[in-house]
Amino acid sequence: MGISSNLKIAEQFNIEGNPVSITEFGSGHINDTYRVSTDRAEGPEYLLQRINNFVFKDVEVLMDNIKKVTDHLQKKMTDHPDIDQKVLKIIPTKDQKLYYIDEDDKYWRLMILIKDTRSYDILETESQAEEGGRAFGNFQAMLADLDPGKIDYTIPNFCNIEFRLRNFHTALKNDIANRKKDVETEIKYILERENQMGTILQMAARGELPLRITHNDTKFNNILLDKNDKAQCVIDLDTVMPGYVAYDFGDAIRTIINRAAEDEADLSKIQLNIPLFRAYTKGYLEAAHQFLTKNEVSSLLQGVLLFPYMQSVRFLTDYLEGDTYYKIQHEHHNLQRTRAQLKLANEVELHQNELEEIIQTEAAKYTLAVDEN
Ligand code: ADP
Ligand code: GN1
Ligand code: MG
Repeated sequence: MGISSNLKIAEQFNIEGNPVSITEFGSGHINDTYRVSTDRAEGPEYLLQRINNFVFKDVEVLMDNIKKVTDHLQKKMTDHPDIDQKVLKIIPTKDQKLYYIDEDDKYWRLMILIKDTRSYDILETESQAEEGGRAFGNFQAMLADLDPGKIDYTIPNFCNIEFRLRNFHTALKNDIANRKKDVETEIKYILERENQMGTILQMAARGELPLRITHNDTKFNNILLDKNDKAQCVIDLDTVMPGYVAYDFGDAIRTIINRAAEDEADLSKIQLNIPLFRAYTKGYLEAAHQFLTKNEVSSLLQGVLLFPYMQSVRFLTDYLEGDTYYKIQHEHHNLQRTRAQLKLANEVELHQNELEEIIQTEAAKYTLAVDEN
């Protein structure tokens, strides 16, 4: 069956007009995304997504979280004239459910397509980076008064490196796809550093880092920018959960600081773009200094060191397990991604003093909240 049969799925939702065309959309690694137009020229277009329920085991909890988060954001921005451009809007089904299960047990949801925007896999300018920093900083600021107890964990231990490493060791032991023999160099690099990646967890265990509502998947293509590169909306809210701000900072920097693609095959192209790092940090602290504590600022670099490493661990685990989690475009895609992220991890490790200096210079512009501990 072609994708046009998915038009029937769009009809299950409470949309304006009749759906008439559908195309594949975006470059996410998890969900299948389609753009849907209707016969109403003036009406909104829609974004139909098949939710990956191998990744998100409890779709009810997932959609409930997203509803709570988008309702909260909407309340914060009630006065905004263009609120449907600023906050994701989930369209319920005709029987008022937040998702639809089709005859093949596939899970679907529908949102308003935020018009005249685009997302970037690789950034081009400092002003994009600065806007991105402000967007994620504002996002966290607006959620700072949402009780973390009200939001469920859609994927438990999502950013917990100890959990990711445990899964990696299990994958190594089982070697189910018989690939371990081909990736000894990558395994060695990961194992050599596994004891130095727990700093954020240790700070948290000492009570130095407040648990906040964070996004947890802050790669740059999860922000929509308008044609003037002004950030419009933070999207991909599937992983909004309690977390630490260093996680969001680190994952955003992972995509922003890299001059090449996440999966670049030519490793010599993976170099740091320090001006973009500075611009993101500037924008982020401008928006987030209002709630950040000193300890949180001192944890940011740890996020930058952790995320390319953790992403490598996740990609290599999936490769060893026979590619069951991420969408892949070719047989060795997860290995190619692993190598690119390990190169990036190495680059940030080598430049960490310079990066920390930039964070401290930008943070020195503000008076930060004093830590309770
Ligand atoms: P995934 O979890 O697979 O990454 P996303 O929710 O990030 O899925 O969607 C994939 C892509 O679709 C995004 O990178 C973005 O380009 C586009 N997109 C997602 N939601 C919207 C929206 N509401 N309006 C416009 N584009 C969107
Ligand atoms: C996935 O959904 P997407 O493509 O924005 C993944 C992130 C990874 C990212 C790596 C739910 O993000 O955690 O950092 O790929 N999302 C999930 O590109 O696992
Ligand atoms: Mg995404």
